[in-house]
Amino acid sequence: MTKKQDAIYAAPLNEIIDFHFDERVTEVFADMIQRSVPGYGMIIANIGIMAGRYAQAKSHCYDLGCSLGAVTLAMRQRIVQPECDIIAVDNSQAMITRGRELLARDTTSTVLVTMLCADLQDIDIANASVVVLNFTLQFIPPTRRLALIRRIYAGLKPGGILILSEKIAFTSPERGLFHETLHHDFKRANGYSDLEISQKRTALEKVMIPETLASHQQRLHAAGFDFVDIWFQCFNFAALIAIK
Ligand code: GEK
Repeated sequence: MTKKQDAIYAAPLNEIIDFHFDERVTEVFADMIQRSVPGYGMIIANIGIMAGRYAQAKSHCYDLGCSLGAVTLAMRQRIVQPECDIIAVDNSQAMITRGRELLARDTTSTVLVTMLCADLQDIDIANASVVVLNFTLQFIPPTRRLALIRRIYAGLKPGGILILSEKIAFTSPERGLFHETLHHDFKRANGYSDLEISQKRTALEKVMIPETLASHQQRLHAAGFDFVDIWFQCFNFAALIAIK
């Protein structure tokens, strides 16, 4: 993937508009997410490993909110089950256009991939063995999240998995501040200035709404999943797995 450096919030802005996954973000996205999400590379690699184990023959694997397709590529390299394909969805045309270019360069696997520009809330989920929401549910309005998780549960085959990675919130202000402070230290250590951190935070305030781990776990159980576990956490970023 290209690694053009993210400097979108480096200069002072008069007005900070809500964050959009447009062409400017797409261009620097690989760098932005790597420098902003602790453990991002490790999470991607391990989603590939989980897909390798849980993908089922003659089923679909979904990468919902795929951005440039990092999860798709990691899954593609690990899936060996016959007649298993990947459906990658994002509602940013810029991300899908660039994602398709990157996918075309990946000659290491023959697993079929369909990349769609669509709202993930509108797509049909059926005959699924692996569904991934890697830092995507946080962009779906909270009132619509349960309906989406229910649809994913309904579309999964028995033994199928949902992988859910999210930025998380805390009910205790003290714990919240602890994790947020360390996350900001992480971003500073990766070269972001205080101005960049604060302007990006303002841009994301209304569009990205994190919830507590307990809320995510309760919702997954409410949708029907019995097995729900946390397989990664670093500061205020976590990843869960739910098995049908
Ligand atoms: C990765 N999973 O690299 N329908 C489809 N896509 C959506 C929707 C929606 N309703 N809402 C947001 N998106 C990726 C990273 S980024 C996370 C995911 C982040 C898309 C949005 O366009 C963006 O590409 C992605 O979800 C979220 O593993 O930037 O923090």
